Amino acid sequence: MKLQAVEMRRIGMSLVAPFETSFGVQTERDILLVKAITSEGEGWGECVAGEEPTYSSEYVDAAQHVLIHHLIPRLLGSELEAGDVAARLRPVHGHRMAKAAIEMAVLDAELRARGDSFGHFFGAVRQEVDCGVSVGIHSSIAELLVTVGGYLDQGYRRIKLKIKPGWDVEPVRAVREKFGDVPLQVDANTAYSLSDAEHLAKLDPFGLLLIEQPLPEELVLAHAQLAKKVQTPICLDESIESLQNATDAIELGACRVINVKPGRVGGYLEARKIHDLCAEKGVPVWMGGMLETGIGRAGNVAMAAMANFTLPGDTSASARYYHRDITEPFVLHDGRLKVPTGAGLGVTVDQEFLDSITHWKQTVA
Ligand code: NPG
Repeated sequence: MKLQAVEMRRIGMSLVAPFETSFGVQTERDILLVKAITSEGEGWGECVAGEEPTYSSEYVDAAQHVLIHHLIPRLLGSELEAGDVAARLRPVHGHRMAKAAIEMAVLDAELRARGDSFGHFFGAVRQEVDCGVSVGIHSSIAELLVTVGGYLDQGYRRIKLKIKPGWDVEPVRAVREKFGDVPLQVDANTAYSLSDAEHLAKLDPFGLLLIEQPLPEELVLAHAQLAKKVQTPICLDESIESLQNATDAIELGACRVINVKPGRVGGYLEARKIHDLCAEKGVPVWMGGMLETGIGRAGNVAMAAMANFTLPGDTSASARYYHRDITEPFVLHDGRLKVPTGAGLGVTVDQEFLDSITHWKQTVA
């Protein structure tokens, strides 16, 4: 297959409700999409980089720039398979979210051309996946309880609370008191330090599934030290950008669970390797979320159907994020989303709607 051109576009989408994490509040998304135009047909990729470099060093303007000037030129014109993309792009350091987007588009084109689905390609073992929902920081516990109650009524099978210093033990206690033993976990997005270990241990009595990324991403050894001081399993997100990071973190005892985000680790093929490593090491994984549109969601739901994705992921329904999705919406049934079965990502982009929300477009050929 030859990559002939890549159509890039930026779209604006409003979230149904503001989403607050320890690193900021988000109400709008400015999303970079790529369409691979190949000798065998087309495929879509979504870049998960946010507008600002606050979750990681990547951000959407930089992803756009590096794709145009450094990544796409390394792929255009010659024979190419999705499995070659990472090696071709290796001379460019970092920029994993940008790399993931183009690899995803090439993989989608390749699988659509041969009539294979992402789910089948990944070796999915289930037709639908259990879904959790990530609940942002609220301005009061009363409001938080209303939001959590609403999600539980919709059928979500696990609640994740965003925490930060000053918003941790009390919200967890309130949710436990009101909703009993619902599967519950927390995500700090790097907001604590090792000296907070005693405070974080106060979460132990609440029987959480895990504490996600309590410390800054480079503090892998400190996570191993923290793991000796808290009983709740530590899960890493931001610290795991590659198979090598995952190997080292597990070996060090820095985490007992891993959040897999294909965009964060450079693509679905690296994410699959992390899944396989974790399966071998007895470390459960779950699918993270980066507020994706139906394109990214389709790939994530397909991957979440792999055997070692044993915990519900942040793979919520389209309606959790957007009033209108750019593909057919993902709809929750009994707390689960169906794994698409059509070729490639198995979703169809609503071209007219997409064009109406596009604020920038360029074809690189
Ligand atoms: O459901 O897609 C979702 C959001 C899940 O909490 C979520 N994502 O830190 O994992 C995270 C957080 C996030 C969102 C991070 C957007 C970066 C960008």
